[in-house]
Amino acid sequence: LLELSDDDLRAHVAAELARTRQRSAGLTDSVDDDDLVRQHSPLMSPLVWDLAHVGSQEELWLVRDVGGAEAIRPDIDDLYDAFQHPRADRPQLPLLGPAEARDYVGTVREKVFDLLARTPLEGRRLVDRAFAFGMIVQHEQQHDETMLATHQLRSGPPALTAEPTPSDVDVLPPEVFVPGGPFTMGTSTEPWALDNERPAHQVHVDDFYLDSTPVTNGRYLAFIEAGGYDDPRWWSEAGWAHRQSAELRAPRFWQLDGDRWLRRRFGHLEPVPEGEPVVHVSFYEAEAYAAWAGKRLPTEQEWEKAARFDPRSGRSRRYPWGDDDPRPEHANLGQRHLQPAPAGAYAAGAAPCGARQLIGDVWEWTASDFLPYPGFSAFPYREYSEVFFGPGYKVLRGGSFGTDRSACRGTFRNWDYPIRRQIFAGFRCARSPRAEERG
Ligand code: AVJ
Ligand code: FE
Repeated sequence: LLELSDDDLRAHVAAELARTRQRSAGLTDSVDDDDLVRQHSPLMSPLVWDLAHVGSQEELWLVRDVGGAEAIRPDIDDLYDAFQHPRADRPQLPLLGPAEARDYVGTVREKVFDLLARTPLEGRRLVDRAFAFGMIVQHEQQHDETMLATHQLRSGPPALTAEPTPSDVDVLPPEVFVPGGPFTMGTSTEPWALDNERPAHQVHVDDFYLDSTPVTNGRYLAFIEAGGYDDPRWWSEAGWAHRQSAELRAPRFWQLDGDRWLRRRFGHLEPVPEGEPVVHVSFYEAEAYAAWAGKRLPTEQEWEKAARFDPRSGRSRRYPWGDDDPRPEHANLGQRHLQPAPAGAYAAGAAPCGARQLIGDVWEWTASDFLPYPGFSAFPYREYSEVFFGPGYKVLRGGSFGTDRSACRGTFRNWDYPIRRQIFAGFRCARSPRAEERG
């Protein structure tokens, strides 16, 4: 992106916008109108809300702010402002219907293509290297992942299809060692990085061990079978209180069939695949598993060092495999598959430390609260990140099979409440060296 000429950058942005809209269309054209306006879970908006919200943000940030044009639909700003109405209340609002929502997003997009053709792509911070366009691509992709989670929550026959995941796996040592020392965390140069990933800064991380892959269903089953859900020793106080009130006993979407665990996945009921990373667990469950295993969750500093630090050059890379944009052989991203790939897949995506699948497959809970980096400045608006900073949210890293490559990189930070399980979240464990392992 940094090296592209203005013409090539325009062509790249146009292709990204079009590719993204195709994904949104696939998620909203695969179900009928009744399904689009229905609320499949109080945790989610109706799909038709996400669709029009994507158009509304695009109108605000590109058509009005970058383009300085008149509002297309000033009357609906409030309906699609995520801070005005909690998700649970959105079905009761006088929302645009499916046909109106499709028309609206199409109208906005036509204006955006005109704008792209005539906007200088450097100068103002908002247009520098097409930042605002990149932000809107990522925003739509983030809502596409949210809509994918809504699809996972809906009942009824399957609506989506995808190829099976790669089945080539390597047997790996269970953990990798990451030697202590400083590294560069965050970025000041990634053109489409969001405010919370900035600026680049030096961080010291002590020696630690990290699981070479995300924790699998098979390992997680061992925790369940050892009575992990019934033993408060493994749970934090808040985690145990939640375990009790929510009556947790297994990951979301799992059910017992006699003595066998099945899982529901996009309308299919199937045996839990033991080799796949566990998904749909809360932070509290991840934390309890790690304690049971004699480990802990990694901090986001540890996670990012494992994912980006190259000890040979001393630099932090954009991705575990280097600086190239993700390709299908690197990582399970972009809804190319509708599930995580088995642990030990994606040899081409390995990090210098040897860890696999840090990008793609499942979001990974970290031990860290969502906080600003030193030197943070909110951009372009406080509501993207700043209003969420604090102890209420835990950071997730690495993206899932439902995350697009444009919305995922080594520096990317996601966040959610520690009780949430409808997102495509799993985890891996870390630990500090034991006394006898210290040199
Ligand atoms: C970064 C995934 C937590 O979905 O709440 C979408 C992204 N921000 N619209 C979210 C977002 C505004 C955000 N997450
Ligand atoms: Fe949004």
